[in-house]
Amino acid sequence: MVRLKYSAIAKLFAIFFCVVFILPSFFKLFDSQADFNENENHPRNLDRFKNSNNQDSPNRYGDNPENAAVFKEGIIGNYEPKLEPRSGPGEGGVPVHLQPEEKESADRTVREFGFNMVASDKISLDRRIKDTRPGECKYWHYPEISKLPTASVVIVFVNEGWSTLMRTVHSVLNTSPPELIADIILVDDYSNKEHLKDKLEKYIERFKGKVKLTRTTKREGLVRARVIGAEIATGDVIIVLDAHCECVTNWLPPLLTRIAVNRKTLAVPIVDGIDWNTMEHTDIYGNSLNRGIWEWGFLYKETQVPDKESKMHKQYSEPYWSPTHAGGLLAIDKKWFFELGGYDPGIKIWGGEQYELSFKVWQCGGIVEWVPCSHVAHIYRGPRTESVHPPGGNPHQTSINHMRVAEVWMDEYKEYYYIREPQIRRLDYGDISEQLAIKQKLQCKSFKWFMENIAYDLPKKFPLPPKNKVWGECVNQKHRVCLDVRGAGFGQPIGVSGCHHQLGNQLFRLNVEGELSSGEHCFVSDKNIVKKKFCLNYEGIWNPVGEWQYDNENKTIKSSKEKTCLSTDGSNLTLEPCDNSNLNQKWEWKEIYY
Ligand SMILES: *[C@@H]1O[C@H](CO)[C@@H](O)[C@H](O)[C@H]1NC(C)=O
Ligand SMILES: *[C@@H]1O[C@H](CO)[C@@H](O)[C@H](O)[C@H]1NC(C)=O
Ligand SMILES: [Mn+2]
Repeated sequence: MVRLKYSAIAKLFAIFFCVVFILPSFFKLFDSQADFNENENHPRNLDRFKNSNNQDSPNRYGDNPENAAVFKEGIIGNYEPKLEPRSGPGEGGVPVHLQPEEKESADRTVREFGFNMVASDKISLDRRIKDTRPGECKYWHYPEISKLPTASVVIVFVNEGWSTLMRTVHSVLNTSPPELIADIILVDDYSNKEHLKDKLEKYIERFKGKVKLTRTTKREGLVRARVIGAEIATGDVIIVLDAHCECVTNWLPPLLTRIAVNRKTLAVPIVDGIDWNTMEHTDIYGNSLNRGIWEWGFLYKETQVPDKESKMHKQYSEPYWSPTHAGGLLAIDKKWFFELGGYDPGIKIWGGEQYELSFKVWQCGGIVEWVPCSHVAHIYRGPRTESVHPPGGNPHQTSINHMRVAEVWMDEYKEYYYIREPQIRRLDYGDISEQLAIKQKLQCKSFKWFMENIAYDLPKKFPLPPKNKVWGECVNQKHRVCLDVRGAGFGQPIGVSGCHHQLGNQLFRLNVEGELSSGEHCFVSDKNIVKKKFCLNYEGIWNPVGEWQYDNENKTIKSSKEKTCLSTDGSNLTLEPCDNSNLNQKWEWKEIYY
């Protein structure tokens, strides 16, 4: 079988692209040569061919296809390090178990930092974790050092534990070619812990200037602090990592290569897990490729890479397009990041920033890619009780952040967010004129384009929500109690409780399709109870049961499935034969706005 190598195909197409661009009349000529595509025996060639005539599609092969990685079966990649075996607690990513007498102090550190620092402190700052990459990753060859951009790693922290923070720094340096790391920028967002003061400054002297520390003079919040770090970065590429990460071998060149191919690529590593209690490293995804999406309330979700995308790739481990990403870990060209306005300065503290960045990257001519051969492990925090929320911050800041994203980038699709979160609609999201000006200046595409061409798999899982018919607090007329999820798990009954006007568990929506929901959850009848249900079926497809009708005149909520009505005696919620004169069955909806 004759098959051209990836780089050869890319070159061929680069030439082809120029020809089409310079001499449009050639296009017809190629168009008539059907066998041009068939010879390549690869589905993506056909697509590329189509794309060359389609102004609307991003150029998958980038402006510098000659920089693309090359897969050489059986030939170890040019950046694969030779690793000496190591031994010690936690080496190889295995769990660390404590003695019973250590438990109390360990629990104290969990409450303070969200991590078991007693376990973490036993592990070398230079420990090596597992190689969780797909097996074929070691056969990729990346451009030589001089052809790759340099990286500045920006790490924001506030009151972080010592060993988890410093292991992040050690890990970055231990797993990267030194020439590719311009600097590591630690941004201290106004910590007050002693170990992060002089001790930290002294400690990083050993890195001879490569690790820089900057401190904010007030709590700025994660998003703003990242931009402060990015501004002083000296590398070509900004790599954002959380302050409690460990990198898997050879994670960096695969990310930088994607930016060397197309400087407008937002390259995202695959995020592994580290257990907050034992520091055990695990591969979260196992044998599947996933990409980032969201439900319409902007809860971050992931879904398997759709066939349409997989078909574009010859090797399983090739980078693939993703609508968005989880937010904590990413690589982006510094210049491109600031051309896009960095993060919107109106997006504060935390939340929504990954959507903002992903949407504007896609809509303004870039690409968001997940890179299967770049794995970085992140410690998911345990039950921390010490708050790091900036004092005086708006309690609805995350909603405001989401509103700004919706208002600037989502065009008519912003309505779906407001249908899902109707209570936020009157919050003041501030001035967005600068963001709109960037959108105008960069001639960014519509959100519809983005949905149809990039996030086309999202509506299967999270369909555009139908309009609400009624929403808010649902008060029983006789007993003055409110419908309440009452912390029900899936399959468990929901109930009623005293109305507290705080929404949360008492905020329900009943839409024109007859679906009853609260937050992202759905509710269905089951004989004489109402139970919580996962809105997706076992295949992960949206599975609504539109069984509910609200009768505006008689104030009843009727289940068409059970032919019964919602009823309460003041403490229990049941389904009873409908009786329009029974006050136990009369409910009023009260819209409540933040
Ligand atoms: C309300 O109840 C009355 C009395 O049972 C009934 O006649 C009427 O049709 C009901 N209204 C609706 C909209 O079902
Ligand atoms: C009604 O609610 C009470 C407590 O709220 C519970 O103990 C009781 O089992 C419930 N009765 C029924 C019939 O579900
Ligand atoms: Mn984190």
